[in-house]
Amino acid sequence: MLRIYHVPGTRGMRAIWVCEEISHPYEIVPVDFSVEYRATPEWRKMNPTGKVPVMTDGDLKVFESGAMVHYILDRYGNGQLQPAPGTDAQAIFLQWSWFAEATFARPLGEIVNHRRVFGDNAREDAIAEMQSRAHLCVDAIAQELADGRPYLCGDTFNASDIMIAYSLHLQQRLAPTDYTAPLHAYWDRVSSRPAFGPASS
Ligand SMILES: N[C@@H](CCC(=O)N[C@@H](CS)C(=O)NCC(=O)O)C(=O)O
Repeated sequence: MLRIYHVPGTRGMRAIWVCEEISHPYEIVPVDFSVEYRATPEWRKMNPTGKVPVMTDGDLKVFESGAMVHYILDRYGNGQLQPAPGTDAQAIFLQWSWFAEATFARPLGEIVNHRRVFGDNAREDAIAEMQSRAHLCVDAIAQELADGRPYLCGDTFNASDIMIAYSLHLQQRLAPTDYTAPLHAYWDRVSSRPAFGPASS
């Protein structure tokens, strides 16, 4: 059984969403998100930096939500939710998938860390700088969607939309900004998919 070690509202939702979309069975294992638990040798064995999520499938253990998404699709997806390997379409799919975590989610995660570590002494100018980096990413996505395409890679929903949707979800909480009409429509389209409910609850 594929197990997703998860805390509601966090990146594990990407792996859950993919399983829901392709109807692959999975089990959610709740994780104590306290700093203390995540620093224990028990959890560090699961994820060496103490973060969530973690996925196991039999003897396999994987951290990094993007790696989980790609593993689940490659192993169980039968070609669903991703373009064929080695195609231009796959390169663009990978571009947005990596962008979602490596570029867009990065300043957002730093806002959370900065506030957690510095509490009342958090520097608002540092937070504003990270928010402006996140807004650049929102603009990049809005530009891509400006031609009215329904999904990031064109007419077909794929896992890059799942990767990006989680980052948008985070951005709406940590760095809110106005969306263009096409981006607003995109968000409504992806977040109204039936699989979004179980993933985000
Ligand atoms: N790149 C990692 C990021 C994991 C990550 O930052 N997870 C957050 C929750 S969504 C976390 O555990 N934060 C606690 C911390 O950084 O101490 C992934 O995609 O899995």
